[in-house]
Amino acid sequence: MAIEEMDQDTAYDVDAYRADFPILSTQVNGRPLVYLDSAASAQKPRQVIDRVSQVYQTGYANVHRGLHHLSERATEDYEGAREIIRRYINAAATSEIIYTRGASESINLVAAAWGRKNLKPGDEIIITYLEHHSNIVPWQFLRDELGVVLKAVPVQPDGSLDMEAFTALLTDRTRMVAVAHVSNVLGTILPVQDIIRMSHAVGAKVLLDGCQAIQHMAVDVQALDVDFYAFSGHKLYGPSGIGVLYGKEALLDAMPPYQGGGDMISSVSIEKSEWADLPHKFEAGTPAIAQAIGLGAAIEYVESIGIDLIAEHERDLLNYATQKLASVEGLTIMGTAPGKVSVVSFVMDCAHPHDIATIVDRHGVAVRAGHHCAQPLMDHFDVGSAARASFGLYNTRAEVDALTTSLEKVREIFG
Ligand code: C6P
Repeated sequence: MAIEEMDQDTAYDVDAYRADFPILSTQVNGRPLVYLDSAASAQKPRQVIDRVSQVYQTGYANVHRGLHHLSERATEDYEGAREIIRRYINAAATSEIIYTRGASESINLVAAAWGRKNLKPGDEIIITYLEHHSNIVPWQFLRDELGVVLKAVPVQPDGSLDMEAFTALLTDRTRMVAVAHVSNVLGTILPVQDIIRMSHAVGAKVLLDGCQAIQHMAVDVQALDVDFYAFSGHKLYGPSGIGVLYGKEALLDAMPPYQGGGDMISSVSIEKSEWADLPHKFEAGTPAIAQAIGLGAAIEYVESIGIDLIAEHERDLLNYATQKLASVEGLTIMGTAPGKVSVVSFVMDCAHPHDIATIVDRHGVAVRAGHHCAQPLMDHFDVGSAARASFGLYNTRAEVDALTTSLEKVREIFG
C-alpha cells in the first residue's frame, strides 16, 4: 500500500497527549525535539512529574516504619501503586509484585534467589540470541558458579525466533527458559504462549523479560501462565530507579531472600533472622518511594488513554516509518518479523551508526546508536552496531518525516 493510502488513526488525539509531556515542546540544536529513543527510556507526562513532586512536597516519609501521619500516608500511596501494577498485569495478588530498581535487578533476583536454590550442575537454562545483556549475564554468573549449561536459541534473518531450534534445545534437563517478550533491537514479539506451554511441558520455569513489551501491549500474567515477568518503570513513562518483578506466589514463597536489610525481616537476633512475608521479603532497605508512586501514576496515565489504542497508534507509525525509511537509498532495516512493535533498527551503507546519530541530532532528532546492549545479537547478524528509532505514544508521522529528511542529509554528507 502506498503511504498516502495508509489509514491515519483519527480517534487518537496525539496532540493532546503530546501536550502532557513538557519536554516535547523543547528545542535541541535550535530545532524542535524529535524524540525517537523511547526504547532506551520514555519521556514523562506531567501527571507523573506532578505526582512525584507532590509526594516530596506534601506526602513524603519513609514507608512501613513510622506511626506518624506522613509515614502512614506514604505507605498507603506506595502500597496503592503496587495494587495499580497488580491490576495492570493482572497478577493474582499484590504479594506477587516485587519492587526492584528495574528489569536488570528483577532478573538478577530470580537468577540468584531461584537459581541457587533450584539448580544443580548439568541443569540447563535456555535464553536466545536476541536477549539484552541483562538477560544473559545473570545466567552466566549461575553457569560459572553452579556448572549449569547455558544454551541460546538462534534468530531467523527476519528477526523471528527459530522455534525449530528452540524445540530441539528444550530437554528434560531444561529448568529455566528466560527470554525477552519483545526484542529491544528487532522489535520482534516472541511467541511467548508457545514458549511457556512447551517449557512447562518439560517441567521448566519461564521468565519473560518484559522491558520492551509492557509499554506496547496488554500483558496478563495469569493468562500467559508465566512464572516470572520483569520490567522497568522508566520505559513505561514512569520514573527511573523503579522496576517490577512479578512471580507466582508459590515460587516466590519458596525462594530465599535476595538481599538482607531493613524491612525484609520479621525478627533478627545475632543468632538468626526470620523473613518478612511476601512481597517485603525481597525488598531490603528503604525503597524508591516516590518512584514507585510515580510508576503507579504512569500506569494510570497509560490506562487513561488505553493500551490498545496506543498499540494501534504505534502500529500506524511503524508501518509509516518502515515505508519511509525503505525509501532512503542504502538503508537496511534490521528485523522485519510480522507483528513487531514500533522499534526500527537500521544501518546505512554510507555511514557508521554513530555518525548517523550525530548528524540527525543536529536536526533535533534523537535516535540511539551502538550495540544496544545486545552484542550476541549484533554478532549473530554480523553487524557491529546499528542506529535505532523507537516510537512511543507521543510520536507522530511528522516526526518520522523529520527523521527521514535528516537521514537524507546523512546521505548527502557521507554518500
Ligand atoms: N534497554 C535500550 O536502549 P534496565 O536498564 O534494567 O531498566 O533495563 C534493561 C533491559 C532489559 N531488557 C530489555 C529487553 C531492555 O531493552 C532493557 C533496556 C534499553 O534498549 C537500555 S540498554
